[in-house]
Amino acid sequence: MNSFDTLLQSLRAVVGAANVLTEGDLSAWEQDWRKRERGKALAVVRPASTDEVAQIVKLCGPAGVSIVPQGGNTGMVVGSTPDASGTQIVLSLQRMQQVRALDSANLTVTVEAGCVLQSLQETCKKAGFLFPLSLASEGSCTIGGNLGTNAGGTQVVRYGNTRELCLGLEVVTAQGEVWNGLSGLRKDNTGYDLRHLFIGSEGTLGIITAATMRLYPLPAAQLTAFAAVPSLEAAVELLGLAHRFLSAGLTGFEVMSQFALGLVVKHFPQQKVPFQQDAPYCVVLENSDHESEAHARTQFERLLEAAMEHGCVLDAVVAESMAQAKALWHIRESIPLAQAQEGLNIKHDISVAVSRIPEFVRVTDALIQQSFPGARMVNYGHLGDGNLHYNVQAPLGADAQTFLKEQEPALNALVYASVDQFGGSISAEHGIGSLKRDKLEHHKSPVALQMMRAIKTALDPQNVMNPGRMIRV
Ligand code: FAD
Ligand code: 2HG
Ligand code: ZN
Repeated sequence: MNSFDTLLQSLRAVVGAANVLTEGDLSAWEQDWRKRERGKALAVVRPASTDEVAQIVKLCGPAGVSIVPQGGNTGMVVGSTPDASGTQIVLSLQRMQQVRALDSANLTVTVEAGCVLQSLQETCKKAGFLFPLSLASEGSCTIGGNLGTNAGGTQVVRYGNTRELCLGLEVVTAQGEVWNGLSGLRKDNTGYDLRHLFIGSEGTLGIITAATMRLYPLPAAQLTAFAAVPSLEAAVELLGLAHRFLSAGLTGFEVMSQFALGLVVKHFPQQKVPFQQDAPYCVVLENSDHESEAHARTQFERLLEAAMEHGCVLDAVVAESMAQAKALWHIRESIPLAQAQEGLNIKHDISVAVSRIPEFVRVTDALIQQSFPGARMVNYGHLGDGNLHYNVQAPLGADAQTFLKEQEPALNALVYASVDQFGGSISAEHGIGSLKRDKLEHHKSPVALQMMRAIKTALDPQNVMNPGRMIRV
């Protein structure tokens, strides 16, 4: 028996033979969501408790087997699937789904890492609370993955990223120790705040097994509007007005280019997009109100009237019902799926200051068309946070695979150089994974990279946790 067989036998003893998968179709765990890379796992291991996670780590380290933590495998940067070596295990948190406690007075919920985001939202709603993290992948992504990537989504403008929603963590370290930091405290200045090291660390420092998250009161009403705007400048002006008129009620502000909307109509013709043909951009806005629906509606009407007077809105509708609101959001949320249907594509999840977004797009669009004529820009995203999905589809008629192979490195270099010029970030919310790892070297200062490596080697000296992801050591 070789050392891998011995390890597999020990892992079976910990989690049960049925939860150490080595045969059959493992593509759900080995293939990334975007179908950019297919890896090969030594095994997919599915623990049911924190103690089992700790035992797995204690077995893998000495056997020289590295660990790729995985939640819903919806990540965008190839960070949750194994490499091609066949020597890494995928540690899937999917069986650890329990909501351990909901503290109404403290406004917190403590939940295991494998809990699917939508399921957590529903549990909290039933208890009368809002858990505000919201992503189009919420039906499959997990709270552990959200924390691992510090996910953003559509409510960041009001509630912040996943980091801002987290008050405490339970983590299995790279040595297999359990750190219980599930305090739920809002104030705790007792030295380094370790939780923030693990949030956004993409499984490279340890395994998040549970978290204590913030809750909010459910709003009395949530209204959605869809507005056509004459330009990105106008969308930014509308955002300013929305902040002024709605204040903390502004819980969503998303922008979509006409071409992005066109892809939704093309691939999901059952979806009806208001004003799609006329305006270069449309915006989805959400107003959450703690008084009443009538109050929310009046506020929205005042905002949209003022916006039309300023000329920054051409036309707008406010959803009359929950079903209509969902349909409007569904349009926005279908863009990544419509892009996938259109073919392999290049994603740039970038951020720049909101005020500089129009100029960034004007300058970068022109540079792209000069060097890559016909490249189709699919531009949309979380304008309220200065975060664009400045994506690219191959020119019409071109073979997408060939276009990506031949042009992606140069196209990425052009976009990221422009992001640097505008003082932005090359990864606003999706993380680094393996897709952007080598680019990070060129867009972070040597001092920052040195500190990142020091943290990685201090917490994971054997490089057991998701090696080769985010940063090379
Ligand atoms: P996975 O993909 O399984 O893992 C992601 C990373 O986290 C990996 O590096 C993995 O190793 C690590 N990880 C997973 N679980 C743990 C754990 N328990 N402990 C430590 N590390 C862990 N992202 C956004 O930010 N905003 C969006 O609006 C958004 N929309 C999306 C829409 C669609 C249609 C899709 C497919 C994806 C979208 N994403 C978005 C990306 C993705 O859903 C998020 O990154 C999400 O947080 C990943 O969660 P997951 O459970 O699928 O994690
Ligand atoms: C979104 O906001 C996601 O829809 C996915 O972050 C973005 O596919 C993308 O580029
Ligand atoms: Zn996004």
